[in-house]
Amino acid sequence: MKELPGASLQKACRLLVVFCALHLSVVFFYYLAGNARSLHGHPDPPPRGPAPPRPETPAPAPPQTSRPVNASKQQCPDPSPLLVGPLRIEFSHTVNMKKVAEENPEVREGGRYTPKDCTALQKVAIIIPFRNRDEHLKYWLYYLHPILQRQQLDYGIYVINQGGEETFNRAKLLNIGFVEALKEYDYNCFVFSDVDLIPMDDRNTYKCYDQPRHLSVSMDKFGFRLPYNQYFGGVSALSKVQFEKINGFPNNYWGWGGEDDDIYNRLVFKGMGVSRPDATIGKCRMIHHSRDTKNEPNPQRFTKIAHTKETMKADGLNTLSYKAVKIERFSLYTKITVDVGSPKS
Ligand code: UDH
Ligand code: NGS
Repeated sequence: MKELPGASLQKACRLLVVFCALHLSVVFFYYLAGNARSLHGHPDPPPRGPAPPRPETPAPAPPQTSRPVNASKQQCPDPSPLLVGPLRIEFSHTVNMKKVAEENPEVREGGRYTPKDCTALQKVAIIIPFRNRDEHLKYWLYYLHPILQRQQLDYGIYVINQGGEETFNRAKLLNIGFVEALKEYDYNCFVFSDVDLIPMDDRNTYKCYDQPRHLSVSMDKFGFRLPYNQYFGGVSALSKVQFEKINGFPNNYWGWGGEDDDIYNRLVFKGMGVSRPDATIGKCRMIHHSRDTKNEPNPQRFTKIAHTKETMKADGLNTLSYKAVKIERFSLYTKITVDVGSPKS
């Protein structure tokens, strides 16, 4: 019997409806399965097959909202979020160096530290001129290591010890510290600190600025103010570039006084100014002491500072000569004992 044309159309329609229903149920099934996966926190399945070929030119980086995986560490924020502000500084207790080392487990041999979670903004060598001040050095290390770590600096501590009995020469020891520290690491900032000065606020960051920085601006012994506007003694910071621009520090100020004024003159003659923290952040305490032997006031200092402009070209880094006698790497600092020669040599 021959089928009627209307009946075959009906059959085709029914088939189409069945096909559509089948299609919809498959889609619905996958939809439900997908929802269930995300509800249970499963990540998207990895794409199958080989990794796509690397493009010739890198695609533009997506905007970064958090630290990218596998990329190098981010720069440490400025200022460091770890700072606490004013600090209580006193010198009545005795300091146990072994304990200080235990309390600073992240400080590496030689007094080196690098922040773990971010890349430090600067690599800072801290240079301390030294002779026979072990008690002061203990306080310095006890207070400064925690502060410098909170400041998130990539730093190293260099104690430049003048060997022998010759008259003390602070500025020459600082020049030597600059040269010796650079033999060890690619420092770009140098903080020159007397061993007896401790900052009273960790916001006074021991780093370098656009202009040479004077850090010990508000000392207890001067009633928490500058003794005079040009004062540049105590603690100062110069970038490598700034230090080289002034030919380093003078080598021939033997005994106490004037070398810091000569350094100030050098900066001015090279067109630089001095940057300073304010008097609150710049507060610091000095450990009281009597005058050291072989560091009597230098009678030539006034004549010398009157001639910095002429002498600075021929007295400094370019004429520095000394002998490194011993290098000792202790857990909290590197001690370099040097023969600085004598005023006549
Ligand atoms: N220094 C030594 N050993 C010395 C001389 C100086 O380590 O024998 C270093 C030390 O880092 C010191 C720095 O050089 O902090 C500056 O020397 P200083 O402390 O003698 O200079 P300051 O101007 O004192 O601080 C001068 C003597 C003050 C006598 C005050 C008497 N009331
Ligand atoms: C000045 C000295 C500086 C010294 C400053 C503070 O008179 O070297 O006093 O000295 N300049 C001259 O003598 C030319 S202090 O009170 O800290 O001993 O840094």
